[in-house]
Amino acid sequence: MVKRSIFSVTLILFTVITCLLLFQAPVMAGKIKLNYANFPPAPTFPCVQMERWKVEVEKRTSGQIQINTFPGGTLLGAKGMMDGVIAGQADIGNICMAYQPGRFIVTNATSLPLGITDAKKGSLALLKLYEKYKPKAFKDVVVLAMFVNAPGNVMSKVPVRTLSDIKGLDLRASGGAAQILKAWGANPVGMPMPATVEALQKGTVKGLFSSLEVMKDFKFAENCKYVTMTETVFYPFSVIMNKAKWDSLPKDVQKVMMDLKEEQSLWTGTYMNEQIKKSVAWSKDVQNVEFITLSAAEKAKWDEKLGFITEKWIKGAKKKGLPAEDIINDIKAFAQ
Ligand code: 3IO
Repeated sequence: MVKRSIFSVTLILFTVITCLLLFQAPVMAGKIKLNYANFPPAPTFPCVQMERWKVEVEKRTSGQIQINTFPGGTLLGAKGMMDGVIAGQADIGNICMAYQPGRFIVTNATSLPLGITDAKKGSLALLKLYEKYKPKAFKDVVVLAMFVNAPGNVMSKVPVRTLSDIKGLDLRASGGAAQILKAWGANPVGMPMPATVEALQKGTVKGLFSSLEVMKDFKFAENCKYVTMTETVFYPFSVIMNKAKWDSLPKDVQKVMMDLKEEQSLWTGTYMNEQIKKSVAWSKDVQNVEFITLSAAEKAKWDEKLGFITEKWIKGAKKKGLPAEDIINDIKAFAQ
């Protein structure tokens, strides 16, 4: 009796395990793993959007795809991201185009002072700009999403109320944002966002110029007790994939990713807008940060200093044979 029941239990177990393996096998054999590199720490918005994309792709491909995410520069860093993805060191990567300003001339036009202040609208404008002009800078990769952060404001250890307060002030920024700081008379110090944490702590910079969600996400509000509202300039980002890896993917997987492109870009813009509100509230209520609004007369002086920047970009882009005015007009129209 005992022997027979042990036998039947073993048989049942054997059958169950065999069935499980048989059903599992095709799925496991088809599982494609992709590495996704990102340069800033996990709690920041480029990585939050990365985790959202991962979940959506895994769900929509019914487990055919497994995305392994690498936040915090653990696979590729800010400056090596584009070339690293082209070389296949990561399958997917998130780049901030401001860190290589000369490389992404068309898409970096979104960081000109064009008066767009909404991250969702800015993200859509950037994606549409890319789709219309298909800039050569992206010819070796496949674009999976494009988005911008929210407009830049000055976060600093000392109050900035007038142009004379910002004169000569060491503030961290990159690309188009650095040009704007320079036009206001500040001393822009270029470095990718993650390096700013140490620069602020050591005092090599007195503040930074970027979107306000970093006050909370990087805890900059602990160092920077003043914010001057300028609401000027985006940093454009793009999620890119290695081309050979893309070509190796099944068509239905490619379709899932392409169908997600605009949705993901808008999702990120919306997330950014919401995160700004939370960060501002936390900075005011918990960190006692003073938010400085420029008077209309003072703001006019700041704006006046930026007049030449777009003109200068147009001249430079024309020399390179680009339809510069069309690009500017398109960005403004796409952001409506
Ligand atoms: C940014 C980059 C990494 C993580 C969070 C961020 N919020 C805004 C930016 C834009 C940027 O790259 C910069 O340098 O200000």
